[in-house]
Amino acid sequence: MTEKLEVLIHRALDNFNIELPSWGFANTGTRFGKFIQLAAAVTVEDKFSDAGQVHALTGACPTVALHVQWDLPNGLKDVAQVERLAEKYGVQPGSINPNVFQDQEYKYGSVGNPDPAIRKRALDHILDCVAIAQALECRDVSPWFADGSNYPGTQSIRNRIGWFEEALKTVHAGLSPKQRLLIEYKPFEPAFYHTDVADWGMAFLLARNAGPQAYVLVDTGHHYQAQNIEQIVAWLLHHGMIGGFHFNDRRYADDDLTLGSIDPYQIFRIFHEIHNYAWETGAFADVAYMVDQSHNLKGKMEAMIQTVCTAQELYAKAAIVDHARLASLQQSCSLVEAEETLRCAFWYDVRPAIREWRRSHGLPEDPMQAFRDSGYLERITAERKERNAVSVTTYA
Ligand code: PSV
Ligand code: MN
Repeated sequence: MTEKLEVLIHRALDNFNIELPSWGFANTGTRFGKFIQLAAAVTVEDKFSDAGQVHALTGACPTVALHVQWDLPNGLKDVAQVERLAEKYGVQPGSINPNVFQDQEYKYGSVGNPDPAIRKRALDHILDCVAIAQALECRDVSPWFADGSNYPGTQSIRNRIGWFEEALKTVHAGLSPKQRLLIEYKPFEPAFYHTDVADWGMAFLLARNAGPQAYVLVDTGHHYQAQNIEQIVAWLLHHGMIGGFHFNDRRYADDDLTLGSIDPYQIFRIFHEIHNYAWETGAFADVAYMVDQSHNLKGKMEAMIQTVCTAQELYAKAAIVDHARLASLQQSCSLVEAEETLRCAFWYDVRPAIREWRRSHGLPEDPMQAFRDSGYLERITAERKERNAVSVTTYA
């Protein structure tokens, strides 16, 4: 390996963090059922412990995303506990996720519901989340809306746009100067006819309307088959509107599969757009990277370690693209050479340089092996199995 590539890889890894989702450690499944894992996190403390363990092994995950209803069910009253757990397990709270999709009241929508009382309830919850984020000194508040309808003609799409605009503007007004509002989109599920925030264009317009601290959040699982996600990323970068990512992979719908398990080249191409933007403009794209996966079959800890290592590899590969050469080949429309320049970086084996980076940071060279050798899984299985066994009967 040339020294220059190693320097580029190490520099990239020094600047790459990826947030872990608290819910990725708990027992979750599909709407057809859950396969309970005895080692899964049951309490918020378990989630912080697991996230802390992944961070200790990879050095790349200093923050954990929290879903307020699941992790801080008592709202602001739970802030002190989260602070204590962050201190104890060495991972800080990251993005704060409101939940306006689960309660019975939201059957016909949250901030897009025709009933003003339900719109207010949803808005109040998101404002509470902003206050929680402020108390925890978390920058990003990331609402995702399941709002939509299942049958043509059953809802006024335009009325609902207005209600969304109004609500998100109010949320924005509640942000402190350093906070950001990240608006996530999703084309379908649970709504199957129309979803109120269905794509990046709708999220973009809602963010623009809300105010200057609102950005778009791209969840890689929230696109139609064959959609060119890196092109969306390029547009958002161009307009300074990309706020963050929820990473996962998909084959059919929002499958929540392990990052890069189906199409690693796509994640590489997304990272390439971000590196290329930084190279071309000299500007740092302030993007929050987060995992959004919950595994039904794979062991949750191992899946998370595998995900983080894959993210580091793909990010490192994208960092070694020869941008100057690529720009000149693009200019002369040297198609094969340009494509090969990109592919060359993708196929480059960055793993030895990553191992070296880990060594130099006092991290285990092989985080998965280190995890397997650590005894952590056996310990949490023993500690949690009875509590999870209760879940087996609950969810059976
Ligand atoms: C919805 O599919 C989503 O991607 C949102 O980000 C939620 O917050 C998350 O999954 C967990 O349900
Ligand atoms: Mn998501």
